[in-house]
Amino acid sequence: MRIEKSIIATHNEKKIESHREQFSFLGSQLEKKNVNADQVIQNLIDFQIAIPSWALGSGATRFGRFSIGGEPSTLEEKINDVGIIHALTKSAGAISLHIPWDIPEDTEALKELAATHNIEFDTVNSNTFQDQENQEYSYKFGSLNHMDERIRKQAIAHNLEVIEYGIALGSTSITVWLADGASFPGQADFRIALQHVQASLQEIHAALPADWRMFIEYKPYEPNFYSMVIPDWGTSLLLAEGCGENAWCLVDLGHHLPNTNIEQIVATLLMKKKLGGFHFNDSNYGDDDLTVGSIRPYQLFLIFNELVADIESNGSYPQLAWMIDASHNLKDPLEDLIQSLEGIRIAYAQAMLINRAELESAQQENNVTVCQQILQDAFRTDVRPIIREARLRTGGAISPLELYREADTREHLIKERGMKSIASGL
Ligand SMILES: [Mn+2]
Repeated sequence: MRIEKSIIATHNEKKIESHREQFSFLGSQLEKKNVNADQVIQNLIDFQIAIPSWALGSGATRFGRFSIGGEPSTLEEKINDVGIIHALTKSAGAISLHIPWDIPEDTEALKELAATHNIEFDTVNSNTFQDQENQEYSYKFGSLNHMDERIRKQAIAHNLEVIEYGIALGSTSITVWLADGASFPGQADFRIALQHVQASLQEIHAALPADWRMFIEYKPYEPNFYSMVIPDWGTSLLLAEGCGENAWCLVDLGHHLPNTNIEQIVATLLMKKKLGGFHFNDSNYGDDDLTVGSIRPYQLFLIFNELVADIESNGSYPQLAWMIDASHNLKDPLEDLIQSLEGIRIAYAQAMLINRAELESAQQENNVTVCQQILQDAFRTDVRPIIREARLRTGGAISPLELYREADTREHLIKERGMKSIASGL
């Protein structure tokens, strides 16, 4: 199943008139505010977000998994699913692989397939939170932090192997997320665990090719319930600084305790020039992995406010790795990813509308009311027409979700792959 250009063209023809009307209204509003609409559109076109290979099937909770049918069961099928999303949205030009859920066998053939969809291979992800078949030692009590040196060595070797796979595919970064920690007080020595993780990460960092980066992801709890060795951004930063210049912090929006001011964390890491990338999702309680923008769109906007402020003050785009990290328990994963992409781009576009000079002078004058008004004026602007225009200019669909449904995409995938096909991963 591929989304052919001709069905996108037919869809766009039906929608073009009402789109033109809405875009011209928004365009004239933006002009009055001295916003360069063409620059916003170009930034949106350049903004590509990676889809993780594990987000294309139905996710599960520990209580159950409800398959949707037609799930991709091979890496080729996963690349084809990202191809569908990218053809419709023109904003998902990369796939992020998880090893060993997706072991690339014929890398040249995979690269060729991905190229037919205009998809690149983004960050590769290692996994030392589960045991695999034929693995010598268990990670039940940790991996890079383990008290037993043999297990630490096995976990380091796994990360180096993941880097090798990444090199073969053209990736230039690896994300390390550790489940390492303790579920009970007294179970582990905090200081020894952290020292072990630091030394292990230093070893992985030392083996990185010169143009590679290592992202260190943090999480406050789960799967360990008492302590995690890398619970927060501060520990991630400490470890990244302890490794060297190719080690960076990674912010997963769901990896914070409720009410954490994530935008402030983003600002601090940007200031320290150690923010490496993002995992986008949304949540109400913890690591819920819900559709981006479904619960707290204002927080996402405030995060993009910090990112755009940094881009505008430094004049250069920070080379951040952008990825969606979500799980889909109820919705069709492809529909959910299309909604997430839209949520991210809405927040980004709104943040580009903020008048920074006015905001700065309001801050200088301690005019708190006006500060809020400037932010909320941007947040309450309906930017969807400009996002549609960015898609239209690059050959995407004016309404990707509508076309996904009109084209009976899921039904076609079920016909091709069967009702019972199940994707590997979460
Ligand atoms: Mn993540």
